[in-house]
Amino acid sequence: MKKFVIGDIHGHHLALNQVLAKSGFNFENDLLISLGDLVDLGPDSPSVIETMMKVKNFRHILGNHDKWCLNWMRFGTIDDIWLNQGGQKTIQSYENHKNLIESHLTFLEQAVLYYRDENNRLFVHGGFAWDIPFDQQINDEHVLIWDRSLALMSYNFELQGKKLGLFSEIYLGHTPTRHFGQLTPIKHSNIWLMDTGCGRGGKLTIMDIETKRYWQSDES
Ligand SMILES: [Mn+2]
Repeated sequence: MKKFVIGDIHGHHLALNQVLAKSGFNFENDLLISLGDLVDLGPDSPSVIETMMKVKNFRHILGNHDKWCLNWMRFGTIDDIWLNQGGQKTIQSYENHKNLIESHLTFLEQAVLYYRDENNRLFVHGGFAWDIPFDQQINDEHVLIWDRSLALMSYNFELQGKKLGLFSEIYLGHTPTRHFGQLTPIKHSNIWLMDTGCGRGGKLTIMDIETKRYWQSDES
């Protein structure tokens, strides 16, 4: 079984198909960990979720966009900020797929706030407050899905040769690597930034967690 991690997909189904094909991902045998934000911005969020539902070994970390979408599907609530941050696209793309909403809601509800694997690697969408014990934050949804401080500080950790020893590795989505002028995954100290900007004109990245080899889509 190979283990892959994938950054923010944001409704870009063609990019998703590209990286799954390039990486030789096996839907039956391999593990796929999504760092969240499957939906919004791109043209085809329903198909992204349909594809993910076909992955036998799938871990979905909740992203802030997934949460907005989930609230809309569950309660019909439409956050104004969400509408302007790509939610409008998602609502439109479900116009012709209303029959899928119920099963996609069930799917999104299975997302977790973080995942810690058997090798003490942490996977979380946004981040966490590095100066507070992690165990005190495990139910703090707002921090885990929205935080950018860890991703932004990671550069300083790298410069200072500092490592967050709590985890062997930390994988983050949410904060595009474009912030550091790149469209490839970035490793700062033991922190991996995996959102290579697919949502806003960048690329989608999938990476083999063991070998660190990665594959990217064309720019969206
Ligand atoms: Mn996000």
